[in-house]
Amino acid sequence: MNKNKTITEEEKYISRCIQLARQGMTGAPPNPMVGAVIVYNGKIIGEGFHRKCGEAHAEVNAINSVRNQSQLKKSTIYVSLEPCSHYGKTPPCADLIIEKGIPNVVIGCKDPFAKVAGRGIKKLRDAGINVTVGILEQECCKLNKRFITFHSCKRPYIVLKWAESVDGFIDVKRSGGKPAILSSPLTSMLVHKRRAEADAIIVGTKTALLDNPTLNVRHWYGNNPLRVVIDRTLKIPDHFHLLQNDLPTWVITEKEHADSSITTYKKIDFTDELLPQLLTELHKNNIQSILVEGGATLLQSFINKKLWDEAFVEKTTISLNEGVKAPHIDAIVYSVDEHFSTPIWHYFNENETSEGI
Ligand code: AOF
Ligand code: ZN
Repeated sequence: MNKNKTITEEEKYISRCIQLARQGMTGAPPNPMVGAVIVYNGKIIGEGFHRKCGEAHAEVNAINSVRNQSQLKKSTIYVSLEPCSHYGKTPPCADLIIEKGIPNVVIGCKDPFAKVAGRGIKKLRDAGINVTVGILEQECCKLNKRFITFHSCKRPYIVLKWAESVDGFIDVKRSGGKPAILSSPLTSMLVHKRRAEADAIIVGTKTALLDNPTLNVRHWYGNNPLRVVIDRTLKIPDHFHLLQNDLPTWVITEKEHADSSITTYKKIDFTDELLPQLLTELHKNNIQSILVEGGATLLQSFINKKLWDEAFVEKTTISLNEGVKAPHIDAIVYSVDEHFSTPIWHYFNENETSEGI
């Protein structure tokens, strides 16, 4: 938001919707976080948010919170996302708004979900309701960046992550087989937070072989994502953590291999189209977001294909003198997080989607 600009009434209430929506942060996914505010005579008379996937939508909670229901007929409902028009786990919010006789609806951003995608707005307008769309649109899209990217780009939201040395190396000379530690305990926590936010984590073969990672969430609270490892010729030994059958894992390979109890072998052709194909497969399996944790080759392939939305890069003070060159990203640094022992640079890809989505 432009800080010098005076905030309009509409922006003020949509801002409040965003604030309310965030309270559904843990419960709402894979549904979007949504907030709604009802205003009568310049006063807020009702508020609500989508608390939990499968439960009431924001508009329903806001409408139910209004004590004097007759006031609805002269009110405006503000909602951060287009009201739905379909029967999903709950009935359409657009129908409820029409039934309650609310004459004005102000919307943050459209819902790209195929069953809605403008039909909510149309339904309301066809019923004679005065509808305004696109108030704080970027902020509302950013709030649900994973959901919006998943439905509008038909692929998961892609976050890249790596730590690099002061001299620009990502990988380490492993003298005596020991990896040099680039991350601090605090930044490890941050990485685990990112893992918990993602539906899947992806690593390349070399990273899997060198680090024998578990790719689970240990230093933060949250769910373990699906683990995905690219292993073209099945080089990863069966006793490695990733193949230990303790967490669901996909092995992306060009070889035939039978699935085990929770390890799935996905045969994909290793052509230039490998990443788009993998992303389509993840999309089909309802993976809304992924975290790419390395190594440099895999990260650089995502960057070269412009298949990324966000990158966070830990720039450490450690010098390695040699190793694998860190990936190169040609984008503006949006923020530098100084809360950790080393700065974390944060990039957004503006080519793929608009700022911040
Ligand atoms: C709204 N308000 O608060 C949310 C909406 O299965 P259901 O019935 O919960 O529907 C899920 C879809 O509804 C979801 O994919 C998204 O398109 C929309 N979410 N819509 O009007 C809300 N959370
Ligand atoms: Zn709804």
